[in-house]
Amino acid sequence: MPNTFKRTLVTTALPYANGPVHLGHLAGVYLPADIYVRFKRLCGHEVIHIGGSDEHGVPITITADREGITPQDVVDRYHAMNADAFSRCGISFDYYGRTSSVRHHETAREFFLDIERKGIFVRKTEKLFFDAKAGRFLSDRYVTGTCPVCGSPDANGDQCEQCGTHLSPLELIEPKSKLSDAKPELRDTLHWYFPLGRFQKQLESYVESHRETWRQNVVNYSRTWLNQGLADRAITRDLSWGIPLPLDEAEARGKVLYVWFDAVLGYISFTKEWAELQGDPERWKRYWQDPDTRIVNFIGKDNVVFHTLMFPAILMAWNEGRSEGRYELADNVPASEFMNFEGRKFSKSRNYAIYLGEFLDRFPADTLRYSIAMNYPENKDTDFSWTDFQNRTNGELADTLGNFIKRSVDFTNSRFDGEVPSDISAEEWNLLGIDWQESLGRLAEAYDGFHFREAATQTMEIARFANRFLTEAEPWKVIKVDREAAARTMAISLNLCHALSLLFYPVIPETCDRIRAMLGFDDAIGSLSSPGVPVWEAAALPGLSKGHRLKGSSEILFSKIEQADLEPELEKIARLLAEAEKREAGAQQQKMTFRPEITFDDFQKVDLRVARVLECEPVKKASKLLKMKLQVGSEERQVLSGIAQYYKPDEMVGKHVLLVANLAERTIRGELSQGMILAVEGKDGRLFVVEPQGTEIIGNSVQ
Ligand code: B3M
Ligand code: ZN
Repeated sequence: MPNTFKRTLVTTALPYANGPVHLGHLAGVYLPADIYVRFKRLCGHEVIHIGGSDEHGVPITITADREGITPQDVVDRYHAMNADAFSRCGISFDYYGRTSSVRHHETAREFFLDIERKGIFVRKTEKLFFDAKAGRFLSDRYVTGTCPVCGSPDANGDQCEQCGTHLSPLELIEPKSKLSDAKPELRDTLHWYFPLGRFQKQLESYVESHRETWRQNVVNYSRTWLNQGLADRAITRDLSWGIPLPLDEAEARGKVLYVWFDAVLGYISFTKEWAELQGDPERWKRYWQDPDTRIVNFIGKDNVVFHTLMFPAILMAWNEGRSEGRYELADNVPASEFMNFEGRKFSKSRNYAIYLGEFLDRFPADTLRYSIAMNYPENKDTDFSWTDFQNRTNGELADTLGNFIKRSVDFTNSRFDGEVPSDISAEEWNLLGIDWQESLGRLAEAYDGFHFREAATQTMEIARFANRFLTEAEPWKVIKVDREAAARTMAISLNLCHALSLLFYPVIPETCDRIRAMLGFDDAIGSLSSPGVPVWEAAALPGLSKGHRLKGSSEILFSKIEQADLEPELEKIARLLAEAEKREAGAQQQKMTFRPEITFDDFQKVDLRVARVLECEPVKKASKLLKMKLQVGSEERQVLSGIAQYYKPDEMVGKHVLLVANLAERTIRGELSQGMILAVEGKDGRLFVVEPQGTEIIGNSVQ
């Protein structure tokens, strides 16, 4: 990682203030960012973490309409709620702003006007649905109708929740306005477009210059867009909630900036607000306009192109023709995959979620932080389950870490008068069986590479080591015959407690402060570090010397989670799952729209055969495809199939499958495909290959 940067600016995606944040948000964005920032601070690095609420956008007005309150009421409620939940979870923002602030409106206006004056925006008239009864243009989400793909009756104008297809309102069958029961009519409206294509080359080189350091998913999403050629994107909307276009023209009236144009600029305005609070209003510039600053945007995978293409393009437009006051672009955009909840995607709109605040009402923040760090969806989707949470809390936090700390402190209190009974030399410390320099180096590498699961796992390994060390040394027995040996064991154990309090701090900060207090310190770990003071490295040496007094009492760091504690949660999840299934079954009943009728002769044209998979391998640069060699009777066929997300190549070999044997040959991604194998769609779009069972003989036709 480049050590050439002098400081780091970490930003986290701004959650819409239209509902409480849930564990999926925490896992993908806020916890990893906080762990990273806490680690950097501990290393004495200059770093700030800027976040806040996205308070504009249609999701907010929809919530307001649904609840019969104003958008302002909605954002006031959820901004406060989310800021509070984050703070209770120990997410240590340096600043948590709101895009409704005066400073933010001003910043967004400034950007818009700069780009407008340069003549970069393109104006276009388009046709949009208008609700004559409500007197309003209807943005995508305000139109609903039947999905042209799956037939679901309540698809949104931008996407069908049932089948996931991205839609435009014009594609909906029987479109309806969400504002009234009026049938919407099409009217002309003028909009400002940002010509992304103008920055195509610059964006390509921006993405390509980071291809080695960005996660594969981030590079891939960005490339997919770049390869398709970047189109103009509308950056204005006909809405009343948002930042009004700062133009006097009649045509600009009633229009606001598109939320994505405004939201990403929130990172900048919030840094300005932070700087003002520091009493140094110009200080934001060293984070945004200094190449010595490393900018890191933590986001979820659904926000990638807004951060790797849209936001950089806005900054490029600003920079155009400027030699001073130029903005730097992000050095990394660690986008997470999703963490699911008990095997299903979190969904705010379907109320299938555990909300952060609710969770923290029941369980301590650090148990959650640890479990989620161990489930961090770095490169693939992961799953949060109550059982896993219980096992990690009980087996790892309570039985391993908590038990070790308590035994060390209690035994010292009872047998050594609450004092560290011996000095440990650096040599002894290094002979323990841990190569401290190497361990710290590996941990630092994990943190710097955003491998937080790896970091948490390695740290727990050290706790395991410590716990084993104490158990095997048996000071409670040894003390009867050799007090000096027992004293050394306890001195080592207490020093391990001290090291662990530093090493675990990024992941479970509150617990580490409690450990530190038990060890007799009055100061919080966070207060030890400041830029230039590397507290982290202190873990590589014994930190407590002979005679150091502990606090004198101990506490239980983690209470075990009993089955009875989980009952209400398990009941709730069963209810949520049942509701989700009912909804899906309902949707399925309604959506049974079939394709147009075919005759028996039509069907007879399809030649279905049983085939056996002989070989199977992934296809380069096509993450969804598997390439298979099939045996059909005495013939061999090569077939490509889009099932790579659901089957490993090895799993396919030997399977009997159904092949459409007379489908015209096609070349996909440079590979020949001679037919198609049948698969059915299951929950959440997962595909299951159809496997004939029973008397199948390879090559037989299917009747
Ligand atoms: N509020 C979308 C989202 O919550 C949006 C992120 C803004 S980041 C600048 O997914
Ligand atoms: Zn659909």
